Amino acid sequence: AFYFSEPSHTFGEYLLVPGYSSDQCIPANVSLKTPLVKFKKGEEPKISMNIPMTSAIMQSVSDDRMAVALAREGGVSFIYGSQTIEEEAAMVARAKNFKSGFVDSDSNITPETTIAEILALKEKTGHSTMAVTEDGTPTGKLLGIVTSRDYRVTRMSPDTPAKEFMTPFEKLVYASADTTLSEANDIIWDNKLNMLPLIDENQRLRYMVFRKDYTDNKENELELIDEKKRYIVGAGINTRDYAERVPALLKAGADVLCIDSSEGFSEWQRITLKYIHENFGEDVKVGAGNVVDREGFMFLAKAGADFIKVGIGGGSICITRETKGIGRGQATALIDVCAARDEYYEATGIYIPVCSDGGIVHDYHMTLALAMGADFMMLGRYFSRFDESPTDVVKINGTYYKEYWGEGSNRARNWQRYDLGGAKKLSFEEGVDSYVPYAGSLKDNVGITLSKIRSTMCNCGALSIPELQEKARLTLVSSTSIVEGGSHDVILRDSINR
Ligand code: MZP
Repeated sequence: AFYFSEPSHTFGEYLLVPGYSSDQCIPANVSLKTPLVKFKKGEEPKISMNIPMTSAIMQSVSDDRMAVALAREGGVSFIYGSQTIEEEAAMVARAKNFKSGFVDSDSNITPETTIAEILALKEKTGHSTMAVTEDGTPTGKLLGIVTSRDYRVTRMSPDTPAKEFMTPFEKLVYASADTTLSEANDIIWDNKLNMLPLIDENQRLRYMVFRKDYTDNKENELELIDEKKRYIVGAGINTRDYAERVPALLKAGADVLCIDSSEGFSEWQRITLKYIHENFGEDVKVGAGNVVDREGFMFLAKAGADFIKVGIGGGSICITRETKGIGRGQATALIDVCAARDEYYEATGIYIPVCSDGGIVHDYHMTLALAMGADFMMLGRYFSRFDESPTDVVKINGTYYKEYWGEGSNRARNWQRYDLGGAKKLSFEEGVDSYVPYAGSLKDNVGITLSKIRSTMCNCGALSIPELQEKARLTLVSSTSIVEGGSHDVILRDSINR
Protein backbone atom coordinates (compact mmCIF):
# COMPACT_ATOMS: atom_id res chain seq x y z
CA ALA A 1 0.00 0.00 0.00
CA PHE A 2 0.97 3.61 -0.53
CA TYR A 3 0.78 5.96 2.43
CA PHE A 4 0.37 9.70 1.96
CA SER A 5 2.95 11.38 4.14
CA GLU A 6 0.66 14.21 5.33
CA PRO A 7 -2.69 13.82 7.10
CA SER A 8 -5.52 15.29 5.08
CA HIS A 9 -7.07 18.51 6.37
CA THR A 10 -10.26 20.41 5.82
CA PHE A 11 -11.23 24.09 5.67
CA GLY A 12 -11.92 24.51 9.37
CA GLU A 13 -8.25 23.79 10.11
CA TYR A 14 -6.94 26.76 8.09
CA LEU A 15 -6.91 30.52 8.39
CA LEU A 16 -5.75 33.27 6.06
CA VAL A 17 -3.00 35.56 7.31
CA PRO A 18 -3.67 39.14 6.13
CA GLY A 19 -1.34 40.84 3.67
CA TYR A 20 -0.80 44.51 2.81
CA SER A 21 -3.96 46.27 1.61
CA SER A 22 -3.48 49.37 -0.55
CA ASP A 23 -6.00 52.23 -0.57
CA GLN A 24 -7.35 50.77 -3.82
CA CYS A 25 -8.14 47.54 -2.03
CA ILE A 26 -11.76 48.21 -1.18
CA PRO A 27 -14.63 45.69 -1.51
CA ALA A 28 -16.27 47.73 -4.28
CA ASN A 29 -13.18 47.20 -6.46
CA VAL A 30 -13.12 43.42 -6.05
CA SER A 31 -14.08 41.33 -9.09
CA LEU A 32 -15.31 37.79 -8.49
CA LYS A 33 -15.44 36.91 -12.18
CA THR A 34 -14.25 33.37 -12.80
CA PRO A 35 -14.07 30.84 -15.65
CA LEU A 36 -16.57 27.97 -15.72
CA VAL A 37 -15.03 26.00 -18.60
CA LYS A 38 -11.55 25.38 -19.95
CA PHE A 39 -9.76 27.79 -22.23
CA LYS A 40 -6.43 28.14 -24.00
CA LYS A 41 -3.77 30.56 -22.81
CA GLY A 42 -4.50 34.05 -24.16
CA GLU A 43 -8.11 33.19 -24.99
CA GLU A 44 -11.34 33.86 -23.11
CA PRO A 45 -13.37 30.96 -21.67
CA LYS A 46 -16.61 30.32 -23.53
CA ILE A 47 -18.55 30.58 -20.26
CA SER A 48 -17.60 32.67 -17.22
CA MET A 49 -19.52 33.48 -14.08
CA ASN A 50 -19.69 36.78 -12.24
CA ILE A 51 -19.63 35.03 -8.88
CA PRO A 52 -17.79 31.80 -8.04
CA MET A 53 -20.87 29.81 -7.03
CA THR A 54 -22.74 26.90 -8.57
CA SER A 55 -25.61 25.03 -6.96
CA ALA A 56 -25.35 21.28 -6.39
CA ILE A 57 -26.76 18.70 -8.81
CA MET A 58 -29.36 17.57 -6.29
CA GLN A 59 -33.12 17.02 -6.11
CA SER A 60 -33.33 19.12 -2.98
CA VAL A 61 -31.29 22.01 -4.40
CA SER A 62 -31.34 22.72 -8.13
CA ASP A 63 -34.52 23.00 -10.16
CA ASP A 64 -35.53 25.66 -12.66
CA ARG A 65 -36.51 28.16 -9.98
CA MET A 66 -33.10 27.90 -8.32
CA ALA A 67 -31.44 28.16 -11.74
CA VAL A 68 -33.11 31.48 -12.48
CA ALA A 69 -32.51 32.93 -9.00
CA LEU A 70 -28.82 32.01 -9.01
CA ALA A 71 -28.24 33.09 -12.61
CA ARG A 72 -29.63 36.50 -11.69
CA GLU A 73 -26.93 36.84 -9.07
CA GLY A 74 -24.23 35.79 -11.53
CA GLY A 75 -23.77 32.09 -10.73
CA VAL A 76 -24.93 28.88 -12.42
CA SER A 77 -27.18 26.04 -11.26
CA PHE A 78 -26.81 22.46 -12.40
CA ILE A 79 -30.32 21.07 -12.61
CA TYR A 80 -30.47 17.61 -11.08
CA GLY A 81 -30.23 14.58 -13.33
CA SER A 82 -31.88 12.04 -11.03
CA GLN A 83 -35.20 12.39 -12.83
CA THR A 84 -36.42 11.31 -16.24
CA ILE A 85 -34.80 12.82 -19.31
CA GLU A 86 -38.10 14.52 -20.19
CA GLU A 87 -38.49 16.04 -16.74
CA GLU A 88 -34.95 17.34 -16.63
CA ALA A 89 -35.15 18.76 -20.16
CA ALA A 90 -38.43 20.48 -19.24
CA MET A 91 -36.77 22.11 -16.21
CA VAL A 92 -33.89 23.32 -18.35
CA ALA A 93 -36.30 24.68 -20.93
CA ARG A 94 -38.34 26.48 -18.25
CA ALA A 95 -35.22 28.12 -16.83
CA LYS A 96 -34.02 29.09 -20.29
CA ASN A 97 -37.39 30.41 -21.37
CA PHE A 98 -38.21 32.01 -18.06
CA LYS A 99 -40.53 34.84 -18.82
CA SER A 100 -43.31 37.01 -17.63
CA GLY A 101 -46.62 36.67 -19.35
CA PHE A 102 -50.38 36.52 -19.25
CA VAL A 103 -52.43 33.82 -17.65
CA ASP A 104 -53.77 31.25 -20.06
CA SER A 105 -57.18 32.18 -21.33
CA ASP A 106 -58.68 28.98 -19.91
CA SER A 107 -57.61 29.80 -16.38
CA ASN A 108 -60.87 31.54 -15.48
CA ILE A 109 -59.47 34.35 -13.42
CA THR A 110 -62.28 36.54 -12.09
CA PRO A 111 -62.39 39.33 -9.51
CA GLU A 112 -63.35 36.65 -6.97
CA THR A 113 -60.25 34.54 -7.54
CA THR A 114 -58.06 34.47 -4.45
CA ILE A 115 -54.42 35.41 -4.38
CA ALA A 116 -53.56 31.82 -3.31
CA GLU A 117 -55.24 30.46 -6.43
CA ILE A 118 -53.37 32.90 -8.60
CA LEU A 119 -50.06 32.01 -7.01
CA ALA A 120 -50.71 28.31 -7.58
CA LEU A 121 -51.36 29.09 -11.21
CA LYS A 122 -48.22 31.18 -11.37
CA GLU A 123 -46.18 28.23 -10.11
CA LYS A 124 -47.79 26.00 -12.71
CA THR A 125 -47.17 28.30 -15.63
CA GLY A 126 -43.67 29.20 -14.46
CA HIS A 127 -44.37 32.87 -15.03
CA SER A 128 -42.41 35.24 -12.85
CA THR A 129 -44.83 38.07 -13.43
CA MET A 130 -48.45 37.50 -14.17
CA ALA A 131 -50.94 39.97 -15.48
CA VAL A 132 -54.38 39.10 -14.18
CA THR A 133 -57.11 40.15 -16.55
CA GLU A 134 -60.85 39.84 -16.16
CA ASP A 135 -61.25 37.14 -18.79
CA GLY A 136 -57.74 35.75 -18.60
CA THR A 137 -56.66 37.03 -22.01
CA PRO A 138 -53.99 39.59 -22.83
CA THR A 139 -56.62 41.89 -24.30
CA GLY A 140 -58.98 41.60 -21.34
CA LYS A 141 -59.50 44.25 -18.67
CA LEU A 142 -56.47 44.28 -16.42
CA LEU A 143 -57.23 43.60 -12.74
CA GLY A 144 -53.73 43.48 -11.34
CA ILE A 145 -50.27 42.13 -11.64
CA VAL A 146 -48.80 39.43 -9.41
CA THR A 147 -45.07 39.35 -9.43
CA SER A 148 -42.26 37.69 -7.50
CA ARG A 149 -40.50 39.77 -4.94
CA ASP A 150 -37.23 40.52 -6.70
CA TYR A 151 -38.92 41.07 -9.99
CA ARG A 152 -41.15 43.91 -9.07
CA VAL A 153 -39.06 46.95 -9.94
CA THR A 154 -37.37 46.40 -13.24
CA ARG A 155 -40.15 44.57 -14.98
CA MET A 156 -42.93 46.97 -14.25
CA SER A 157 -41.48 50.12 -15.68
CA PRO A 158 -37.78 50.31 -16.35
CA ASP A 159 -37.86 54.09 -16.60
CA THR A 160 -39.19 54.67 -13.15
CA PRO A 161 -36.66 54.95 -10.34
CA ALA A 162 -36.82 52.08 -7.87
CA LYS A 163 -37.31 54.58 -5.06
CA GLU A 164 -40.67 55.57 -6.42
CA PHE A 165 -41.82 51.97 -6.37
CA MET A 166 -40.68 51.57 -2.82
CA THR A 167 -42.69 54.54 -1.48
CA PRO A 168 -45.79 52.50 -0.62
CA PHE A 169 -43.74 50.42 1.78
CA GLU A 170 -43.74 53.33 4.17
CA LYS A 171 -47.34 52.48 4.76
CA LEU A 172 -47.66 48.74 4.94
CA VAL A 173 -51.08 47.23 4.52
CA TYR A 174 -51.33 43.49 4.67
CA ALA A 175 -53.35 41.15 2.56
CA SER A 176 -53.53 37.42 3.00
CA ALA A 177 -53.56 34.56 0.57
CA ASP A 178 -57.34 34.21 0.72
CA THR A 179 -57.88 37.85 -0.26
CA THR A 180 -59.69 37.99 -3.56
CA LEU A 181 -58.55 40.17 -6.38
CA SER A 182 -61.42 42.59 -6.02
CA GLU A 183 -60.74 42.88 -2.28
CA ALA A 184 -57.08 43.50 -3.05
CA ASN A 185 -58.08 46.20 -5.47
CA ASP A 186 -60.28 47.85 -2.82
CA ILE A 187 -57.47 47.78 -0.28
CA ILE A 188 -55.14 49.33 -2.80
CA TRP A 189 -57.55 52.16 -3.60
CA ASP A 190 -58.74 52.74 -0.03
CA ASN A 191 -55.19 53.10 1.16
CA LYS A 192 -54.01 55.11 -1.83
CA LEU A 193 -51.39 52.53 -2.63
CA ASN A 194 -49.75 51.84 -5.92
CA MET A 195 -49.38 48.23 -5.03
CA LEU A 196 -50.18 45.82 -2.29
CA PRO A 197 -47.42 43.78 -0.67
CA LEU A 198 -48.38 40.28 0.43
CA ILE A 199 -46.43 39.28 3.47
CA ASP A 200 -45.99 35.89 5.06
CA GLU A 201 -46.07 35.03 8.75
CA ASN A 202 -42.38 35.97 9.08
CA GLN A 203 -43.18 39.44 7.78
CA ARG A 204 -41.26 38.67 4.64
CA LEU A 205 -42.46 40.19 1.46
CA ARG A 206 -43.56 37.43 -0.85
CA TYR A 207 -45.58 38.92 -3.64
CA MET A 208 -46.91 42.20 -4.89
CA VAL A 209 -50.26 43.01 -6.36
CA PHE A 210 -50.05 46.17 -8.40
CA ARG A 211 -52.72 48.77 -8.76
CA LYS A 212 -54.77 48.21 -11.83
CA ASP A 213 -54.00 51.42 -13.68
CA TYR A 214 -50.35 51.20 -12.80
CA THR A 215 -49.80 48.98 -15.75
CA ASP A 216 -52.84 49.92 -17.71
CA ASN A 217 -51.05 51.26 -20.74
CA LYS A 218 -49.81 49.82 -23.95
CA GLU A 219 -46.17 50.45 -23.19
CA ASN A 220 -46.10 48.32 -20.09
CA GLU A 221 -48.22 45.67 -21.68
CA LEU A 222 -45.68 45.32 -24.46
CA GLU A 223 -42.92 45.32 -21.93
CA LEU A 224 -44.50 42.38 -20.18
CA ILE A 225 -45.19 40.34 -23.37
CA ASP A 226 -41.77 41.15 -25.38
CA GLU A 227 -39.60 40.57 -22.22
CA LYS A 228 -37.09 37.81 -22.94
CA LYS A 229 -33.97 37.07 -21.01
CA ARG A 230 -32.01 33.87 -21.26
CA TYR A 231 -29.88 32.79 -18.38
CA ILE A 232 -26.94 30.38 -18.37
CA VAL A 233 -28.25 27.01 -17.19
CA GLY A 234 -26.32 23.85 -16.34
CA ALA A 235 -27.57 20.28 -16.10
CA GLY A 236 -26.39 17.04 -14.52
CA ILE A 237 -25.86 13.86 -16.54
CA ASN A 238 -24.77 10.31 -15.69
CA THR A 239 -22.54 7.68 -17.27
CA ARG A 240 -25.43 5.44 -18.39
CA ASP A 241 -28.01 7.22 -20.52
CA TYR A 242 -25.89 10.08 -21.96
CA ALA A 243 -26.60 9.08 -25.57
CA GLU A 244 -30.27 10.03 -25.06
CA ARG A 245 -30.05 12.53 -22.19
CA VAL A 246 -27.40 14.84 -23.63
CA PRO A 247 -29.18 15.64 -26.94
CA ALA A 248 -32.44 16.24 -25.04
CA LEU A 249 -30.74 18.66 -22.64
CA LEU A 250 -28.93 20.46 -25.45
CA LYS A 251 -32.19 20.81 -27.35
CA ALA A 252 -33.79 22.26 -24.23
CA GLY A 253 -31.05 24.89 -24.17
CA ALA A 254 -28.57 23.66 -21.52
CA ASP A 255 -25.35 25.67 -21.78
CA VAL A 256 -23.11 23.37 -19.79
CA LEU A 257 -23.32 19.79 -18.51
CA CYS A 258 -21.69 17.98 -15.64
CA ILE A 259 -21.25 14.27 -15.00
CA ASP A 260 -22.72 13.76 -11.55
CA SER A 261 -20.80 11.06 -9.76
CA SER A 262 -19.45 10.43 -6.29
CA GLU A 263 -16.16 9.20 -7.74
CA GLY A 264 -14.88 10.29 -11.13
CA PHE A 265 -11.50 8.58 -11.58
CA SER A 266 -13.09 5.89 -13.72
CA GLU A 267 -13.26 4.50 -17.22
CA TRP A 268 -17.01 5.27 -17.28
CA GLN A 269 -16.29 8.99 -17.19
CA ARG A 270 -13.66 8.74 -19.93
CA ILE A 271 -16.08 6.86 -22.19
CA THR A 272 -18.86 9.37 -21.47
CA LEU A 273 -16.68 12.43 -22.21
CA LYS A 274 -15.34 10.83 -25.40
CA TYR A 275 -18.80 9.94 -26.66
CA ILE A 276 -20.21 13.40 -26.01
CA HIS A 277 -17.33 15.29 -27.60
CA GLU A 278 -17.19 12.96 -30.61
CA ASN A 279 -20.92 12.91 -31.23
CA PHE A 280 -22.03 16.39 -30.22
CA GLY A 281 -18.81 18.37 -30.74
CA GLU A 282 -16.09 19.94 -28.64
CA ASP A 283 -18.31 22.97 -28.16
CA VAL A 284 -20.52 20.98 -25.81
CA LYS A 285 -19.07 21.76 -22.40
CA VAL A 286 -18.95 18.93 -19.86
CA GLY A 287 -17.57 19.00 -16.33
CA ALA A 288 -16.46 15.77 -14.67
CA GLY A 289 -15.52 14.42 -11.25
CA ASN A 290 -15.27 14.04 -8.41
CA VAL A 291 -11.59 13.47 -7.79
CA VAL A 292 -9.33 14.17 -4.81
CA ASP A 293 -5.76 13.96 -6.11
CA ARG A 294 -3.33 14.73 -8.93
CA GLU A 295 -3.83 11.38 -10.68
CA GLY A 296 -7.60 11.80 -10.78
CA PHE A 297 -7.26 15.32 -12.20
CA MET A 298 -4.77 14.30 -14.90
CA PHE A 299 -6.98 11.40 -15.94
CA LEU A 300 -10.07 13.58 -16.42
CA ALA A 301 -8.05 16.40 -18.02
CA LYS A 302 -6.74 13.99 -20.67
CA ALA A 303 -10.23 12.54 -21.09
CA GLY A 304 -11.44 16.00 -22.17
CA ALA A 305 -13.24 17.37 -19.10
CA ASP A 306 -14.14 21.06 -19.41
CA PHE A 307 -13.95 21.59 -15.66
CA ILE A 308 -13.11 19.21 -12.83
CA LYS A 309 -14.86 18.82 -9.50
CA VAL A 310 -13.02 17.99 -6.29
CA GLY A 311 -14.44 16.33 -3.22
CA ILE A 312 -15.30 12.89 -1.90
CA GLY A 313 -17.11 12.37 1.35
CA GLY A 314 -17.11 15.98 2.59
CA GLY A 315 -20.70 16.90 1.73
CA SER A 316 -22.92 17.79 4.67
CA ILE A 317 -25.37 14.97 3.86
CA CYS A 318 -22.68 12.51 2.80
CA ILE A 319 -21.81 9.33 4.69
CA THR A 320 -19.53 7.85 2.02
CA ARG A 321 -16.50 8.01 4.31
CA GLU A 322 -18.41 6.19 7.02
CA THR A 323 -19.93 3.54 4.78
CA LYS A 324 -17.04 2.89 2.39
CA GLY A 325 -13.97 4.37 4.03
CA ILE A 326 -12.98 6.41 0.98
CA GLY A 327 -12.36 10.13 0.69
CA ARG A 328 -9.89 12.83 1.59
CA GLY A 329 -10.00 16.01 3.68
CA GLN A 330 -11.42 18.66 1.34
CA ALA A 331 -8.69 21.28 1.79
CA THR A 332 -5.85 18.83 1.14
CA ALA A 333 -7.67 17.33 -1.85
CA LEU A 334 -8.26 20.78 -3.30
CA ILE A 335 -4.67 21.97 -2.80
CA ASP A 336 -3.36 18.79 -4.48
CA VAL A 337 -5.75 19.02 -7.45
CA CYS A 338 -5.13 22.75 -7.98
CA ALA A 339 -1.38 22.11 -8.11
CA ALA A 340 -2.07 19.50 -10.81
CA ARG A 341 -4.26 22.02 -12.69
CA ASP A 342 -1.38 24.55 -12.68
CA GLU A 343 1.09 21.87 -13.78
CA TYR A 344 -1.22 20.87 -16.64
CA TYR A 345 -1.64 24.53 -17.68
CA GLU A 346 2.12 25.05 -17.66
CA ALA A 347 2.66 21.97 -19.84
CA THR A 348 -0.25 22.37 -22.31
CA GLY A 349 -1.39 26.01 -22.17
CA ILE A 350 -4.90 24.75 -21.35
CA TYR A 351 -6.52 26.02 -18.17
CA ILE A 352 -9.12 23.66 -16.70
CA PRO A 353 -11.18 25.31 -13.93
CA VAL A 354 -11.40 23.43 -10.64
CA CYS A 355 -14.61 23.34 -8.62
CA SER A 356 -14.52 22.67 -4.88
CA ASP A 357 -17.63 20.56 -4.27
CA GLY A 358 -19.15 20.02 -0.83
CA GLY A 359 -18.17 20.63 2.75
CA ILE A 360 -18.56 24.42 2.85
CA VAL A 361 -19.94 25.16 6.32
CA HIS A 362 -19.10 28.81 6.96
CA ASP A 363 -18.92 31.63 4.42
CA TYR A 364 -15.20 32.03 5.07
CA HIS A 365 -14.66 28.46 3.86
CA MET A 366 -15.50 29.77 0.39
CA THR A 367 -12.72 32.36 0.60
CA LEU A 368 -10.34 29.64 1.78
CA ALA A 369 -11.37 27.39 -1.12
CA LEU A 370 -10.70 30.21 -3.60
CA ALA A 371 -7.38 31.03 -1.94
CA MET A 372 -6.36 27.37 -2.18
CA GLY A 373 -6.91 27.49 -5.93
CA ALA A 374 -10.57 26.70 -6.58
CA ASP A 375 -12.06 28.67 -9.47
CA PHE A 376 -15.54 28.22 -8.04
CA MET A 377 -17.53 26.23 -5.52
CA MET A 378 -20.47 23.86 -5.77
CA LEU A 379 -22.83 24.21 -2.81
CA GLY A 380 -25.68 22.02 -1.65
CA ARG A 381 -26.55 22.74 1.98
CA TYR A 382 -25.92 26.47 1.46
CA PHE A 383 -28.56 26.85 -1.28
CA SER A 384 -30.99 24.29 0.14
CA ARG A 385 -31.82 26.74 2.96
CA PHE A 386 -33.27 29.41 0.67
CA ASP A 387 -36.78 30.16 -0.56
CA GLU A 388 -35.77 29.16 -4.07
CA SER A 389 -34.77 25.56 -3.35
CA PRO A 390 -37.37 22.99 -4.44
CA THR A 391 -38.21 21.68 -0.97
CA ASP A 392 -40.87 22.61 1.57
CA VAL A 393 -40.46 24.83 4.59
CA VAL A 394 -41.42 22.88 7.71
CA LYS A 395 -42.01 24.17 11.21
CA ILE A 396 -40.55 22.00 13.98
CA ASN A 397 -40.86 23.10 17.63
CA GLY A 398 -41.47 26.67 16.56
CA THR A 399 -38.44 26.89 14.23
CA TYR A 400 -38.56 26.89 10.45
CA TYR A 401 -36.51 24.40 8.46
CA LYS A 402 -36.17 23.26 4.89
CA GLU A 403 -35.73 19.67 3.83
CA TYR A 404 -32.37 18.62 2.42
CA TRP A 405 -31.49 15.10 1.34
CA GLY A 406 -28.47 13.51 -0.33
CA GLU A 407 -28.52 11.99 -3.79
CA GLY A 408 -27.26 8.76 -2.24
CA SER A 409 -30.08 8.62 0.30
CA ASN A 410 -33.00 6.25 -0.03
CA ARG A 411 -35.17 9.27 -0.68
CA ALA A 412 -33.30 10.28 -3.86
CA ARG A 413 -32.13 6.80 -4.88
CA ASN A 414 -29.74 8.26 -7.47
CA TRP A 415 -28.00 4.94 -8.15
CA GLN A 416 -26.34 6.29 -11.31
CA ARG A 417 -24.27 8.63 -9.13
CA TYR A 418 -22.70 5.61 -7.42
CA ASP A 419 -22.74 3.33 -10.45
CA LEU A 420 -19.73 1.09 -10.95
CA GLY A 421 -21.17 -0.78 -13.87
CA GLY A 422 -23.07 -3.41 -11.92
CA ALA A 423 -26.74 -3.77 -11.09
CA LYS A 424 -28.96 -0.77 -11.81
CA LYS A 425 -29.82 -0.03 -8.21
CA LEU A 426 -28.61 1.69 -5.07
CA SER A 427 -27.16 -1.18 -3.05
CA PHE A 428 -26.72 0.82 0.15
CA GLU A 429 -27.21 4.39 1.29
CA GLU A 430 -24.36 6.91 1.05
CA GLY A 431 -26.40 9.95 2.03
CA VAL A 432 -28.86 11.09 4.66
CA ASP A 433 -32.28 12.76 4.68
CA SER A 434 -32.15 15.91 6.82
CA TYR A 435 -33.37 19.39 7.71
CA VAL A 436 -31.49 22.67 7.46
CA PRO A 437 -32.47 25.98 9.10
CA TYR A 438 -34.60 28.06 6.75
CA ALA A 439 -32.66 31.18 5.81
CA GLY A 440 -34.85 33.35 3.54
CA SER A 441 -34.12 34.58 0.05
CA LEU A 442 -31.14 33.59 -2.08
CA LYS A 443 -30.52 37.17 -3.10
CA ASP A 444 -30.16 38.47 0.47
CA ASN A 445 -27.97 35.60 1.64
CA VAL A 446 -25.69 35.52 -1.39
CA GLY A 447 -25.25 39.29 -1.03
CA ILE A 448 -24.02 38.91 2.55
CA THR A 449 -21.72 36.00 1.69
CA LEU A 450 -20.15 37.86 -1.22
CA SER A 451 -19.53 40.94 0.87
CA LYS A 452 -17.63 38.78 3.39
CA ILE A 453 -15.56 37.22 0.58
CA ARG A 454 -14.76 40.64 -0.91
CA SER A 455 -13.82 41.99 2.48
CA THR A 456 -11.44 39.11 3.27
CA MET A 457 -9.91 39.40 -0.19
CA CYS A 458 -9.12 43.05 0.57
CA ASN A 459 -7.49 41.97 3.85
CA CYS A 460 -5.27 39.75 1.71
CA GLY A 461 -4.55 42.61 -0.73
CA ALA A 462 -6.37 40.89 -3.63
CA LEU A 463 -8.83 42.44 -6.08
CA SER A 464 -9.52 39.32 -8.12
CA ILE A 465 -9.65 35.56 -7.58
CA PRO A 466 -6.35 34.89 -9.46
CA GLU A 467 -4.71 37.61 -7.37
CA LEU A 468 -6.03 36.01 -4.17
CA GLN A 469 -4.61 32.66 -5.27
CA GLU A 470 -1.25 34.28 -5.86
CA LYS A 471 -1.08 36.38 -2.70
CA ALA A 472 -2.92 34.27 -0.13
CA ARG A 473 -0.93 33.14 2.89
CA LEU A 474 -2.53 30.25 4.71
CA THR A 475 -1.79 28.77 8.08
CA LEU A 476 -2.89 25.53 9.68
CA VAL A 477 -4.32 26.18 13.12
CA SER A 478 -4.11 24.09 16.26
CA SER A 479 -7.29 22.86 17.90
CA THR A 480 -6.66 25.30 20.77
CA SER A 481 -6.47 28.27 18.43
CA ILE A 482 -9.73 27.17 16.78
CA VAL A 483 -11.36 27.61 20.20
CA GLU A 484 -9.69 31.04 20.46
CA GLY A 485 -11.32 32.01 17.15
CA GLY A 486 -14.86 31.90 18.49
CA SER A 487 -16.22 34.08 21.28
CA HIS A 488 -14.86 32.61 24.49
CA ASP A 489 -14.73 33.18 28.20
CA VAL A 490 -17.83 35.36 28.10
CA ILE A 491 -21.47 34.52 28.70
CA LEU A 492 -23.51 35.41 25.64
CA ARG A 493 -26.49 37.64 26.42
CA ASP A 494 -28.65 35.52 24.12
CA SER A 495 -27.91 32.44 26.23
CA ILE A 496 -29.31 33.98 29.41
CA ASN A 497 -33.05 33.70 29.91
CA ARG A 498 -34.27 37.09 30.93
P1 MZP B 1 -22.73 20.30 0.83
O1 MZP B 1 -22.63 21.62 0.11
O2 MZP B 1 -24.13 20.04 1.30
O3 MZP B 1 -21.73 20.15 1.92
O4 MZP B 1 -22.36 19.16 -0.22
C1 MZP B 1 -23.02 19.07 -1.46
C2 MZP B 1 -22.34 18.02 -2.30
O5 MZP B 1 -22.43 16.74 -1.67
C3 MZP B 1 -22.96 17.81 -3.66
O6 MZP B 1 -22.58 18.76 -4.61
C4 MZP B 1 -22.47 16.41 -4.02
O7 MZP B 1 -21.19 16.41 -4.60
C5 MZP B 1 -22.39 15.73 -2.67
N1 MZP B 1 -23.51 14.79 -2.43
C6 MZP B 1 -24.78 14.83 -2.86
N2 MZP B 1 -25.46 13.79 -2.36
C7 MZP B 1 -24.62 13.09 -1.61
C8 MZP B 1 -24.92 11.87 -0.87
O8 MZP B 1 -26.05 11.47 -0.78
C9 MZP B 1 -23.37 13.72 -1.66
N3 MZP B 1 -23.91 11.27 -0.29
O9 MZP B 1 -22.31 13.39 -1.11
